[in-house]
Amino acid sequence: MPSSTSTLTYESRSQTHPTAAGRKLLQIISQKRTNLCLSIDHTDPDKILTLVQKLGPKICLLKTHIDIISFSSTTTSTTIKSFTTKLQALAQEHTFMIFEDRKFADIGSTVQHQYRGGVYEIASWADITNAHSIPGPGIIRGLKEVADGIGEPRGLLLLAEMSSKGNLGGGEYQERTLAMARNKEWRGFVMGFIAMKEVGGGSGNDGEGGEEEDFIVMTPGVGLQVGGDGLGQQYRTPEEVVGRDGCDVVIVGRGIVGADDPVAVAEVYRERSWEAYEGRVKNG
Ligand code: 6AU
Repeated sequence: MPSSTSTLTYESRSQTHPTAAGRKLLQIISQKRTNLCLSIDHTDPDKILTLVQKLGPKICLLKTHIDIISFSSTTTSTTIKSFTTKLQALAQEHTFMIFEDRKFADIGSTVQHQYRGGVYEIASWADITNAHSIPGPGIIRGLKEVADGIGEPRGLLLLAEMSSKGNLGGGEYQERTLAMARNKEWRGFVMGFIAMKEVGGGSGNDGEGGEEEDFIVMTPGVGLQVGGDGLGQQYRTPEEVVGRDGCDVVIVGRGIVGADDPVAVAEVYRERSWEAYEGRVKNG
């Protein structure tokens, strides 16, 4: 059953979302008419930049795994810093946000170093990142303290459930993650979840979050057909994910990056995911 949040338009949610990063993302989604996040899981930095230049107009969000990129083996002199600076320039040019899929999972003090420093300096260039809830609230507090010092909107997604077969998320784990996210202390920082269906949403689900609750749900494991990858990944279609299960942003990696014509295939994902959203809002 679609609930109150999933039947609202992205545009109306962009006015009221409790996080600045969420408002910005919802505005981009609504203006560009795309709820597609590209997961660019390539290892060559130059290939990534070339692909992002082509696919930028199709997406609201670019998801990176900065630690899988081979900066040392590149034939050019691309450094981590110059790469992230170029990504930010592309994000400006094509109006999308950047999500570093770091999946933080340690105590607050350690994740602060991982988020702010190290070789990647994630907080300085990624608008959005994500974290497991398993360490407890200290992980959110630690990340938020770093984000508060940046001076640009920064948003956090908590993993409430994963797309992979046999994962331990969902159910009670998801309920406890939701309860953690609802703490007023990080109301302007925790923007939503990685999950397989709508989470929270005030009166629509368990009614505990209040009328104004709005968590953006981003969902990986999306393909043009139902299937898997032989390593546990499970794919569902945009119609199932957005139309039936109330998710807001579809995350697509190999379905686009591995295609012969990534731009044409990205357009199919964009169109199907957008139409699924329009149908959901209309029928809600
Ligand atoms: O479309 P794919 O299967 O090629 O890529 C899916 C991407 C990968 C995963 O690291 C990521 O989505 N992912 C996540 C995220 C985004 O946090 C969670 C999850 O449960 N499943 C998943 O695949 O980059």
